Amino acid sequence: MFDLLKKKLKDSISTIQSKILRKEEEIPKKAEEAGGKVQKPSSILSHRVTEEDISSIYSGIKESLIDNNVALSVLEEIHADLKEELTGESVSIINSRQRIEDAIKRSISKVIISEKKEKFMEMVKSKKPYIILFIGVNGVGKTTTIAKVASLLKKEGLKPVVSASDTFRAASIEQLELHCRKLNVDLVKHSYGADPAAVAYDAINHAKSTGADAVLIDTAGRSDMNKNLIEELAKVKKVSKPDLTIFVGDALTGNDLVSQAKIFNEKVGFDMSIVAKADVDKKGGAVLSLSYVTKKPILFIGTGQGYDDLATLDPEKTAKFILE
Ligand SMILES: Nc1nc2c(ncn2[C@@H]2O[C@H](COP(=O)(O)OP(=O)(O)OP(=O)(O)O)[C@@H](O)[C@H]2O)c(=O)[nH]1
Ligand SMILES: [Mg+2]
Repeated sequence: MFDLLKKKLKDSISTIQSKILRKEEEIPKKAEEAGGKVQKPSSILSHRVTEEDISSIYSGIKESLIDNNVALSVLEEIHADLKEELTGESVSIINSRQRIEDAIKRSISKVIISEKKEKFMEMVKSKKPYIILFIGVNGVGKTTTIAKVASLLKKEGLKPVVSASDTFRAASIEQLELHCRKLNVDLVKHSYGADPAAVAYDAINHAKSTGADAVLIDTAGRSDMNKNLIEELAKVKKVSKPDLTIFVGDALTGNDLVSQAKIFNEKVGFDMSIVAKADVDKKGGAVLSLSYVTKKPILFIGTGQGYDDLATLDPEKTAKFILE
């Protein structure tokens, strides 16, 4: 993740740094030509960053950010941050790289909104049963993510129940059954073609009668363009009245991730996101843009296919990682 972004940012910074160096070398040369004393002025050691420098830094990194699926609004925010932080600042040959990298790092960490695992656990423990609805396009990793979250809740000493509300895709119920058996978690299911909202309703009642702590509702993946399926999802939400709705996205879908999230938020509504398959995404820009564009925090990122492959996204660490 972020491999390409990291490389291109480094290249851009090097180019800018060498420009500053060249400019500084010209100062004594010009002084000599003018018959002046060839004395190293203090400006040789420092350079006041101009708007032009910022434009040059920005156009260098812009291309790489676009290549890495970073959304336009995020680019604009980064540009504005760089202008505000660096214009008029005095940088030296020695610290210019650091200053530019720090400014970009600060801006990147600012655009990522993430949720802490502790806060999530607090939320889940605040109500019994705590109902979580998982939504998203097909194949993004919803079912696997539910198994991971069920495993996490169990580790935290809670008892989750899973609702097999994907009654649409072939083998979806068997897939969940396998996970639930491995994790020793109750699964509430109906047959294929059944009303997904009715399954969720039964799962909630099962949780209430067995004293379970949380209900995790799986849903059929649906194209964001399919009006009927989106309406069906809205019905599941209306019936199950979730305490938390989580949008699951696939990091590999790049810019589509952000546009899918926008549509799901508009048509169904969600509170947080989980981005699956971050381990196989070499770009990372979609993860970077998602929370900024939707204004919803990222709860976890999926980092593999195992039950423990769920990580929190630390904005500062992520920004640092991009640039180091
Ligand atoms: N590498 C990796 N693979 C993942 C991750 N999350 C899910 N997958 C894989 O992605 C594929 C699809 O995952 P599912 O959980 O079935 O996706 P879904 O959204 O439930 O799919 P539908 O039910 O068909 O809509 C599976 O092969 C998962 O193992 C992840 O974080 N990293
Ligand atoms: Mg599924």
